Amino acid sequence: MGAFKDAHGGGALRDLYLDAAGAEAAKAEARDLRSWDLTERQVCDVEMLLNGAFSPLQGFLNQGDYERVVKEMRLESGVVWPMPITLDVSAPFGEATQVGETLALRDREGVLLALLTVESKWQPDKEAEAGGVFGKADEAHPTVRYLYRQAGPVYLGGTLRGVEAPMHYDFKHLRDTPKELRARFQKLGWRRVIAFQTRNPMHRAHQELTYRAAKAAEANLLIHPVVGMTKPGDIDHYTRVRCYEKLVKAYPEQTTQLSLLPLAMRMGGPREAVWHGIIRKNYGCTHIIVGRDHAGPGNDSRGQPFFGPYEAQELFKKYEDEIEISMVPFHQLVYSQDRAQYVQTDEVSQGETVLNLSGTELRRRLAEGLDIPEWFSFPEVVAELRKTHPPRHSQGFTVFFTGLSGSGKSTIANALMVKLMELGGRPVTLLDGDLVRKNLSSELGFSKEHRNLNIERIGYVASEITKNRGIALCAPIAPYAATRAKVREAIERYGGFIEVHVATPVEVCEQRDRKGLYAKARAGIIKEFTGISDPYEAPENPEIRIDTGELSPDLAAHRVLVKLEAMGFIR
Ligand code: PPS
Repeated sequence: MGAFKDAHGGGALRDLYLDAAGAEAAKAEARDLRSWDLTERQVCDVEMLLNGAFSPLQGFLNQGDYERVVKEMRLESGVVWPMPITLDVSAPFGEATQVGETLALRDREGVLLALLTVESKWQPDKEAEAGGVFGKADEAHPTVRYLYRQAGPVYLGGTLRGVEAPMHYDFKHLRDTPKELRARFQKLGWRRVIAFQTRNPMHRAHQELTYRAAKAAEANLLIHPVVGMTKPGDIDHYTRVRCYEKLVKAYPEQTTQLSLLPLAMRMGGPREAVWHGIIRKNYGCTHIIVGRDHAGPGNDSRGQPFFGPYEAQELFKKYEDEIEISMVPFHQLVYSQDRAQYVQTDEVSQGETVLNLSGTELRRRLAEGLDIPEWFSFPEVVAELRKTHPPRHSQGFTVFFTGLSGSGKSTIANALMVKLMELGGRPVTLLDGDLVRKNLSSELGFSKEHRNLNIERIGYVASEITKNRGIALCAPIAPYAATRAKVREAIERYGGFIEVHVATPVEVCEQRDRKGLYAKARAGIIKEFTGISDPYEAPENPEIRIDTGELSPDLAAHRVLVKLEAMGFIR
């Protein structure tokens, strides 16, 4: 362990790993210690702390440092540090923890990563943190949401002793610690290195921009994408890294390196840009590209952007000298059809025809299997994207029927299943209410809690089926809107979700009473019976609403098919 001087110029790098003997001793010590199981974000933070990427930090922030970072972007020592790196824990764990105690920090599999000597413990003012770091305490910001909904109420600060780096099984050849990257740059004779930060796939505009920035700075280029945690909904890092591997081939040989950064981003815009600068300096870079809306979180709950498009550049400028890494600011690039090349938006002449393809438009074209022009991206990159983002007719989907008992859900679902099997192409699984209750949820009753659990299980199975590009047909009552919304959210990550409200009125269901349950419910023999003695929250915006009083099962199933066709899921 200990600080070692950067062999390559720049600041001191703090490597917090113990040597082999120290690590063995720490493992023995840990046997008598209480353990904290790190969250996914905390594992990322621990990795960056231990390998020196977060130098000069030597552990999770203590209260004094934390408060000054939130208010002034500085540690108590006065050193610039823009992001609170804190260890949040649950209330009971926090209560049981003593200042002065040593804790064993473990990953999800129980592997000991580090020992933490607790030097401070406090309950943070989360509103002040959100306002100070992100400008406003608005839950439309993903990290504010995380802070309020996922982060524990107690923070622990203290120094770390590193035992083992978190294990990564993927892309090992592209993962480097700051020490390793600095050594590589030195070996290659790279004296000036410009870093490019990204959490998105890179296309021609990014390749042009980075190439020009490197040329302007007379530097070599490090493509340094984040593969820890990015903004929810981003393209997964496996796909992105395969795209980057294709893209690096577009640079002149020996000019560019690709390395992966296990950072958990905070989408902190201007503050995050400064933080990214410090991190890249620690990895041995001399320059960093800061473009339009760097690490932007999108819009707030009023539809306004959290930060101005060039606010990050302005803040970076203020701290550039202090953090000892130079910014290469960049405006957005657009494709000029007239000049057949990319130009900065501030260099476009009047009347010039420029082309741009937004992320939303790219996703639409992928989903519909449409052309993605060569001026926009490289064919090899597009091919990679198409593998994980197939057109809708090859994606999986779930048709989720909801409605009262006896409304006709199962009958329509069965008819739809047969019609889909007739069409062929994808496996179809029917998760009927009764079937699920027999096979998956046999121990559950009909309380709100049990019903929700039942629907969550159905949702989980359907999301797995959808992910694997199959078709799931679900037909439970699913009386609660919030649970249905949760299921929708989980499934739409992987494919289509079509909610079908079988809106047969309760009087009709009761009149039919095929299973005699309504009579029993009226007599009080069956308790908590949906529509009689238990609530049913009708969907407000289902993709389809069907009243079986007016439509035969055959026609109802046909309506669903037509809808699926219109949405592009079948053809
Ligand atoms: S839920 O609310 O979505 O978990 O319900 P589900 O799993 O679809 O199960 C509904 C079937 O169970 C029978 N049943 C009852 N339904 C509603 N309320 C009560 N109390 C109840 N007790 C038993 C009923 O036959 C439902 O079947 P379907 O196919 O919907 O008629």
